[in-house]
Amino acid sequence: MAMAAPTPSASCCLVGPVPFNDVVGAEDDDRITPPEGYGHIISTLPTIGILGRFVHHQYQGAWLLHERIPGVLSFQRRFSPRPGDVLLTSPPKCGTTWLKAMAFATMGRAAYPPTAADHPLRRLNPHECVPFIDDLFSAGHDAKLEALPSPRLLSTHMQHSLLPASLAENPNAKIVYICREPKDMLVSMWHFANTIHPCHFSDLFESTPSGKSTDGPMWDHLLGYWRASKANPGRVLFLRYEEVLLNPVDSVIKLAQFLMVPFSAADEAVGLPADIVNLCSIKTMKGLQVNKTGASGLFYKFPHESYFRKGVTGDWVNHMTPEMAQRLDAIVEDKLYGSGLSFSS
Ligand code: PAP
Repeated sequence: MAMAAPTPSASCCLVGPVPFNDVVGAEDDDRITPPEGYGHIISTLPTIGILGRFVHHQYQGAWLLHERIPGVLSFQRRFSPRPGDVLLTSPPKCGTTWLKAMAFATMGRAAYPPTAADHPLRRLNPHECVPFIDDLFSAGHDAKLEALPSPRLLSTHMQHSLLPASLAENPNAKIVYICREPKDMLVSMWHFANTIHPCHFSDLFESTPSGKSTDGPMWDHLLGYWRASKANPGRVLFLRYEEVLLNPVDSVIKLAQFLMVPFSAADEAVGLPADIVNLCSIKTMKGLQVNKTGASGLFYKFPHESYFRKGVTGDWVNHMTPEMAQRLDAIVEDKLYGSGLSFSS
């Protein structure tokens, strides 16, 4: 049985997180009214085309998709934080969809038991439960944030240095970051891009060593959140896709502790963390009708099924020559040198 969608006026009585689409409705999602007044800033920024199609500008050191920049600027200037806000962050293709599902299921487990047949994640794609916050600002839909009950669960691919200080330095907000082995991330990105723009893997690969990748340079992305997590471990949790894959139950327990909603001994005894892991697993997610059909995304519509591909580690061997792998490994190692963060085994 599908849950009735609460109206915005009813949201005063709800406890977050609630599925974003239920509260705000998806009916006007295609109406994009970009925030105005930033054209003069954008016109001065360095510009490139990634894969010959996707225009990016370099803003505060990061390469951002052209269409997203007004939203990023608006988010930086206009975001109103609330105590308890949780921000999920990641470079693209590093486990964002999975983290959204796990965080939503963990934080919302009292209202939505993970084994329930009508759990929101069984009828909505995780991106429909947890919005990309800068997309909301890009589309001029930021007022929808006010309709969400606290604690709000939000996400972004933005680098740490780009986050508004009201969020990055807010002692009452939590940030959960997930990253992934860079070669696997690149392969995942290529498959994803291919769903809407057929291209050669080498074309995407060749722009990476110079740092020209969406939301990149990837090492700046990694280092920003890595250092923030070291400086403020109670505010920033740094997760790695490979570790979550290896120990999903422990990861969910760690996530719950960090978000201050720890599992009780009784919860663990009845297998609640494992139920959340099962609900959010790629096998379950892939099998759901909502993820086999439909599409979402603000500026480009990506099929829901494109968010769930293999979900494994090491797929890069099927796409990169040993020379390509060595080249990328050496660059990443060099950029991360001395930070304590490493992807070499
Ligand atoms: P996004 O940045 O567009 O939101 P994101 O979810 O971060 O994408 O990354 C997608 C990757 O996570 C895919 O990896 P692959 O291409 O190497 O297979 C996808 O399969 C993987 N993924 C999505 N959901 C899960 C899950 N539940 N468990 C494990 N991996 C997952």
